[in-house]
Amino acid sequence: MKPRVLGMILAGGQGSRLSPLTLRRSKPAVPFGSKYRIIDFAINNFINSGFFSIYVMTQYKAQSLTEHIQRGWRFGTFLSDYFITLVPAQMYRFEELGPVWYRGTADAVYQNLHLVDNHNSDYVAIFSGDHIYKMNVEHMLQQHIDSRADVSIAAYPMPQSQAHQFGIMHVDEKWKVTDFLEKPANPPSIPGQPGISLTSMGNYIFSRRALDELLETSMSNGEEGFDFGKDVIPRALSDGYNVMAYDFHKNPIPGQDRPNLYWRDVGTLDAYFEANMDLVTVNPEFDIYNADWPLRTSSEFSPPAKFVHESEGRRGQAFNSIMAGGTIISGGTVRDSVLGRAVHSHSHSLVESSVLFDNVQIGRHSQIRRTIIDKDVIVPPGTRIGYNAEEDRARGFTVTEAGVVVVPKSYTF
Ligand code: ADQ
Ligand code: ADP
Repeated sequence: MKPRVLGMILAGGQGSRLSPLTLRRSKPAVPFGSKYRIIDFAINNFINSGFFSIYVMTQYKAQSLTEHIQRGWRFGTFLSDYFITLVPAQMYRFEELGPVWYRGTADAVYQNLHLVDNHNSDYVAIFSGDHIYKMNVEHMLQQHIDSRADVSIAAYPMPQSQAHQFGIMHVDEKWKVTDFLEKPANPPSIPGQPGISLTSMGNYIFSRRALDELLETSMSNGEEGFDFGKDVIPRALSDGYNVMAYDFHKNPIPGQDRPNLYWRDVGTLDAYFEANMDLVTVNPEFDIYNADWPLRTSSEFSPPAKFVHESEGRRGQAFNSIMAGGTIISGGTVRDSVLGRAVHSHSHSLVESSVLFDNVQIGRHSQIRRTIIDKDVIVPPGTRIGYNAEEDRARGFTVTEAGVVVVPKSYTF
């Protein structure tokens, strides 16, 4: 008998460092790579691994995410084990807990443990909805089963200098976790690998009994116990559960020969921008064209992209760029850029190293450089963005440390 596996994707994250892109949507709902939303990668990981029972736990500013999932992610089948269902915070345990929303990641699962009961799961895969990566969850489950783990944590080796923003694991020679520190100021390195720390990707597989027991004991702890990284995993260790680290670099992706090294938090605007820019390099680190690992997203209707060349002076052209349906490049140039759906750029305009979300319009003779423009912005003719940080700040745009400009959704000039 195939084990019953329930996928739970944590998608309630605020993503405050991605503001203004997260002013009106949660981090997993932020558009990425032309036609995707960040959450799509986590959902594709489950589906491409053959797991079709998926709950998406939402909380913060969930409307955009809700609409995205409802629009695009449906199995359309009568088989009851095939579902992608949104689970908003809904005070399911009101009588016991009073009027509380999800108090943390573990609480998002705790308040919905009845869903695990209903599904009658053997294993629950609780994954973050915040990252860009490919992961064969089946392979991680197999290790979990083979090592008789109670809890497995996906682990990503990372330079020690960047590791303070993550949960850090100590492991023995069999990769059994011996200690877990949530966001330590001075992350320790892996024994034998100085300068490298073993970080938690925020992806966990729990055996059912361990999940039930750990959540019940952690949650009964009053003011604490609501997060996996801060509370539940350290408790699993102190209570003697078998906690194993899973080496993400050994994760096999069908159709991909090179080791699976790509995992990005895209938690800051600069990291988000760089991850988009990677997609338009000649040989991207992250391959979105692997037919053996299809990356699905909401399939909205859109007409084909179009390039208009009216005369020599008005040549519509794009180089090293990706763009979605409905986009029209008429008489302007787009270079090294990521364009969403229905972007219109007009004659004599120049868009370079930029990320334009759906429905952005670039007026004639405008010049846009190293800029992220959120949805529905009409850039008037002759506008320059990305050339003068002071001017851009004065217009109310965000300018990052690396000098990337961000124009908020529906901004009017
Ligand atoms: P953090 O980066 O702090 O650490 P966190 O804010 O806990 O991540 O979010 C983890 C996931 O849960 C995200 O996908 C987020 O969208 C979601 N989420 C957050 N709050 C939620 C809520 N109230 N309801 C539903 N979903 C919610 C975690 C771990 C670290 C690990 C990093 C990896 O604690 O140990 O290293 O993730 O990024
Ligand atoms: P996204 O920009 O993420 O694509 P949508 O434009 O699809 O989001 O909006 C989804 C929902 O989010 C809307 O129906 C609305 O309720 C809410 N929303 C989005 N932007 C705003 C806004 N500027 N003000 C108020 N609500 C908004």
